Amino acid sequence: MKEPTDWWKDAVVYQIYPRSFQDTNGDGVGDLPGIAQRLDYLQWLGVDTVWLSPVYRSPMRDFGYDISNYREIDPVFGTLEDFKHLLREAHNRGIRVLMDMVLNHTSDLHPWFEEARSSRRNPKRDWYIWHDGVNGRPPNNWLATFGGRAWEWDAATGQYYLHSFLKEQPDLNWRNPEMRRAAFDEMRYWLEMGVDGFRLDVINFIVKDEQLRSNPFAFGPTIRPYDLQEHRYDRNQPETHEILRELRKLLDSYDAMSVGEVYSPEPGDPAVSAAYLGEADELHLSFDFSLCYQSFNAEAIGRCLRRWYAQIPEGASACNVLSNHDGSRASSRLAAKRERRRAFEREKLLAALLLTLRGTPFLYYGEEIGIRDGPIKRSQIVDPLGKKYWPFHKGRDPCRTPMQWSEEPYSGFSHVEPWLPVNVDYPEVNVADERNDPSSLLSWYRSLLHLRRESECLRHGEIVFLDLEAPVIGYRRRVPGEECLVLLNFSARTVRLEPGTVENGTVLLGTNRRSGEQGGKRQALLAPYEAAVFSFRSAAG
Ligand code: TEU
Ligand code: CA
Repeated sequence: MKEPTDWWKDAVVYQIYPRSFQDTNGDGVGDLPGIAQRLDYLQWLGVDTVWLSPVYRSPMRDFGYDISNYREIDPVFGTLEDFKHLLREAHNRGIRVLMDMVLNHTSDLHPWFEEARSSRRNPKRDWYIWHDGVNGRPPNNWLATFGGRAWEWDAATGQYYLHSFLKEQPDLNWRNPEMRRAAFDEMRYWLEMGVDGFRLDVINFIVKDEQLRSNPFAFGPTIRPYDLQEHRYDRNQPETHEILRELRKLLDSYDAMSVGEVYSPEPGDPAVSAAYLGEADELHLSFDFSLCYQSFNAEAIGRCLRRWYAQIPEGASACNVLSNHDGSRASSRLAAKRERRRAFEREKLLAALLLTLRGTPFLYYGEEIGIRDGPIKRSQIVDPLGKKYWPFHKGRDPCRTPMQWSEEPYSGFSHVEPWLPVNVDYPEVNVADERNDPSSLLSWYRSLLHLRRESECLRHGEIVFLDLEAPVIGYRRRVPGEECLVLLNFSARTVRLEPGTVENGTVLLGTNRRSGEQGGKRQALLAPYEAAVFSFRSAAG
């Protein structure tokens, strides 16, 4: 039994997609020993927590988000010993490790489901969601996120089962107390081993309406049928909160954390995400993806952030993210390559935003060097979503291409052809080159990470947004005795700020200014795409 310490409010999390980080055994797929080998890099970079997308045993229909055994490591990633070694080595370097926990569904090859589907009378039958159907049809209109009906007919036992994703990912029944206990036990197993917490996959999906009512029609962000329903009955059910309060207690007793993937369709809904923070007694952190849907526009991004912070309950904490393994990378979305130099400036600006905001930042591997979505040809698609919806949706392979370590063949990721092609730009965009270049994106990320680590004010300070004329986002971060001012020019033109804005401030870090420089009249101008962080100290406090 440990006392919870709030370490996660201070953390900077780096998401690793293990298949794509580093291959060590020459099968073209990244593995755990590969991650262990790269820990020194992560330490040098200055992140203190890693989140691994699933590495459990899995038939990989959804690349690990279909778990067939929660306690085993899939052989493609290595062994349990490899995992323990990674955990030890990470902890030795002061790096914490989060696993990805999928609680909404298992693989259809999980022994729980194999038992459940073996007979209607099997004791585990009720661990999943079954229905006879109505007049030879599924019981309601629910649809699977990855296409088609959410109900699959099981001929052997003559009932439908529910799957919110692929039919190979049957949904667990969180209304069953034994199933609940079993899932908690799986988490306890990793906590006992020393894992520091979990990212919780689609946590707002886990409970379904008890009466299985049909969803109402709604106009959605896209025309895919799934988005033309209001998901009133297949997500966000009130019972979820009670489960999360229980989970919070378990995690707190290990001083471990949770970050929930709270999925709401474009353009994201911060209120839905924030609801799962409870009264700071449910999720430790909750993802709101609104920021991932914004265009490169100070007003839009500023508005989105204010809305998000306004939702965070008393005592709880925010987190921020620009990219993950499901969507287009921020560099591709917001910093188009057409104008390479401008793209680079925009990338630096976004990094400054992510790493100076209040709350826990989440970086996606490769973001720090400016990896872009890879050009994936139709024949190269492996993501089931891409296979299903191409060309309407090209799937998630483009944002999952291998890490670009060097200009060696296959970017130093592997000696053989990787499972997804390395992005063609790797000879220019790679860790080895950027590491030696003080003006690179990587060096900029590293400076920001180190600044954040050293600055109490940037880690903990409250945030107050300034009412500036667009196209600038500005905010103050405040702790007793210090105030930091962050100014971000989201435009290609020079912007004049009101006199006095930066006077008496000292530059902590800037794209166009030297650290340590004092405020003055000259500083009332912000250069195109300039990012600058100033510190103001007061005698008080
Ligand atoms: O994702 C939830 C999800 O449905 C979306 O993020 C989805 O990938 C998006 O609609 C694509 O347009 C989580 C995981 O992050 C994802 O990788 C898994 O495939 C999914 O759950 C199922 O476990
Ligand atoms: Ca490998």
